[in-house]
Amino acid sequence: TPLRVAVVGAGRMGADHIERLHRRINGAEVAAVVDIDKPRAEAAVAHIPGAVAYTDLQEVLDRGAVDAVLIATPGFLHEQVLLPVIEHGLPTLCEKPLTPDAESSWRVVQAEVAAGRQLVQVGFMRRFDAGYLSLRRMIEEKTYGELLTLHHQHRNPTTPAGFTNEMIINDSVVHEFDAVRFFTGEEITSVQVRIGRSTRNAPAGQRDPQLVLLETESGILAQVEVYVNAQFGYQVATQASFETGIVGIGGDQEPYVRTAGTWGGSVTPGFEERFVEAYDREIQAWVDAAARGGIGGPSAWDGYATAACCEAGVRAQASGEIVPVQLQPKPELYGAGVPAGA
Ligand code: ISE
Repeated sequence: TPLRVAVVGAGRMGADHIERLHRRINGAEVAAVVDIDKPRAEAAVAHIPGAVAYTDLQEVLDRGAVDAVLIATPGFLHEQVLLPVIEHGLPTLCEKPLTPDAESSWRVVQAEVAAGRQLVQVGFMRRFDAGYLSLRRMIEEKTYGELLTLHHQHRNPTTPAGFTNEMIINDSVVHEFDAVRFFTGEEITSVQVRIGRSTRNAPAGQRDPQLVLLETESGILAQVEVYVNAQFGYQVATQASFETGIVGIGGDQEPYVRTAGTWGGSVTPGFEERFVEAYDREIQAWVDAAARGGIGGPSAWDGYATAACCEAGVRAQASGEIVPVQLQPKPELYGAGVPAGA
């Protein structure tokens, strides 16, 4: 019997995952969609036989109507969904960020430690991207010697209404915090943010672009240009400098076309398209693991460690200083190092 999934939050990401679960993922069905906006929940289930719309997650949990929960509400609402789901012992895929600050993410980690097993997978889908996986392998195998530095570009066309300066760190750069941990297998020890000339296309209160510089435990430096009102489209790319080579991933997508007077390809519009295969693999890995009661990707510890980086990043935005990242001791439940996840 298929894994009965409740999707909580039927916004941009929730709707994308509902379609994915319904049409492309094996071994799962959308059994419930929960959204405080009733018409939105109803619209999301209208074409899915057997799926029921709810406005209250507690009702779904009390009825025992699902086996697993996919959380796609905005980040500041994650904790209040995660805690009861963990209490019910249900495996969950929580979209990033786990929560917006280290203290609340640590509460989630502690709830999971109290439950005695890993139930929470965090939606760092880039770990399932083919380019990310091949770069991680080159770093592990030292194909070009030791990794020295990482250079990330993270560009979005525009930001949704209400996207604050802090969210540039918490919602966007959080991906690079996890990416650097994933690539290097190390925790991040400090974060610095420099802000220079800003685009006129940034909404009031936002400074864009920003340059973020991180250091890992062994002294690898990684820099990120985050530029979220870049207008032209979506781009997430990395260049890695090794002792004997330079490796790039996330270049432009094929096909390239040459026709009269022009050559080139098309610009990726958004993250749904850029990472469609990564999302499909991520959700399939989660469903397969959830069917056995566990997780198949980045953990609540990864969510917590990146939340601590975000907290340092937001402080660094304000002060311009190099801000150390403070982590609680890692509970045994999560093992040593930063595991591959995918
Ligand atoms: C968004 O929430 C995402 O997760 C995207 O991957 C990222 O590129 C974007 O900056 C975020 O706002």
